[in-house]
Amino acid sequence: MEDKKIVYSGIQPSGTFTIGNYFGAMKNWVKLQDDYNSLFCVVDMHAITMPQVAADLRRRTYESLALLLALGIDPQKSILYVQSMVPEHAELTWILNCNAYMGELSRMTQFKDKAQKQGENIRVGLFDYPVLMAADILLYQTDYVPVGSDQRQHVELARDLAVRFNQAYGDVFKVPEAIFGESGARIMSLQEPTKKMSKSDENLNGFISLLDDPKQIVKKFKRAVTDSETEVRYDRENKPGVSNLMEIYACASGASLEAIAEEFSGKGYGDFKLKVGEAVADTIRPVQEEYKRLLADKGYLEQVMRNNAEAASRIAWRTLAKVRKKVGFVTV
Ligand code: ATP
Ligand code: LTN
Repeated sequence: MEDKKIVYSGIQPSGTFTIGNYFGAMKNWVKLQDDYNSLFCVVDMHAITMPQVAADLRRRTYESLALLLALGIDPQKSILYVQSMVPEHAELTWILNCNAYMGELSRMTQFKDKAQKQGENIRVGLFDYPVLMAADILLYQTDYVPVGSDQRQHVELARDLAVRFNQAYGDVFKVPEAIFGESGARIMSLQEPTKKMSKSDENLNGFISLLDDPKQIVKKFKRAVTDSETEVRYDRENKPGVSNLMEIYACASGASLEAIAEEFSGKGYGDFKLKVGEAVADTIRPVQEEYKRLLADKGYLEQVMRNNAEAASRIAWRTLAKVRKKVGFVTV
């Protein structure tokens, strides 16, 4: 690879990507791949920290890859690959586990949220999720990690583990930095605007998937929760629903929040919601067409998976070989 800084990020094939994923993370990835050596990973090993049906996971892994390609991730510029096809991730996770603290993992808010959904038998994998994510990042000597702001705490942990390991065993890992998308984008659920929009939400009206058809999109925005006022004004605290819609409109149209407030001044919510819906539908329409074309070409997707897993593994192994030596594993 050329001597550029390294960008690394991942997404779980746990559902169809939402506009939250797109505006919060993937839109940024597409831009970054021109200026950095980038790696983007479909993290199926992270996906199984929540229950999955095997056939669905496999299908969604193909779909995720096709969608990332359709969004503009270019396999000539970036290494786009599937996590479980590169065994170095699992091995480094184990070694990092032996240097991670129960206390720091217990503080992760994503763990606390998702653990509730697992009831009495909380899986060890869910608890360990952030260590696997740290392994992903550290294997590639990553400089920057473009994520949505919900992942800030996880990237912080990756930094802590890198520093701790380097101090204990000598310098091996680059200490990575998180970078965030537009307006630190955190797109909220359309039904519960104080909760982040999530592709695995049971309430289908809460999120807009990148594959929803335009009619569905407009309908979901029509049903979006707002408030009892009528004014389109940005106020995250007191008007979370309206502010979220404003932010989505800003991401889809490129307009500023002030310009949006101006555009809808005195117009009421009905008109506003319709415009947001249309802007979002227009943004994702070309992606959907390209997605359909790519998904039909399984041979091509598999070729990308194979070639890129190999390329990723070559880089990952360089780091892992150093780590194995540092911790005292025998190599003959
Ligand atoms: P799940 O519902 O399965 O937990 P998710 O929708 O939260 O999934 P991830 O695969 O965990 O999505 O995240 C992929 C990327 O999208 C991450 O960088 C994450 O920060 C970003 N992201 C996810 N949801 C949002 C959101 N609502 N707003 C902004 N960015 C988001
Ligand atoms: N946990 C991340 C997905 C992820 C990731 C990564 C992001 C897994 N490994 C490495 C950046 C770097 C999430 O977005 N939920």
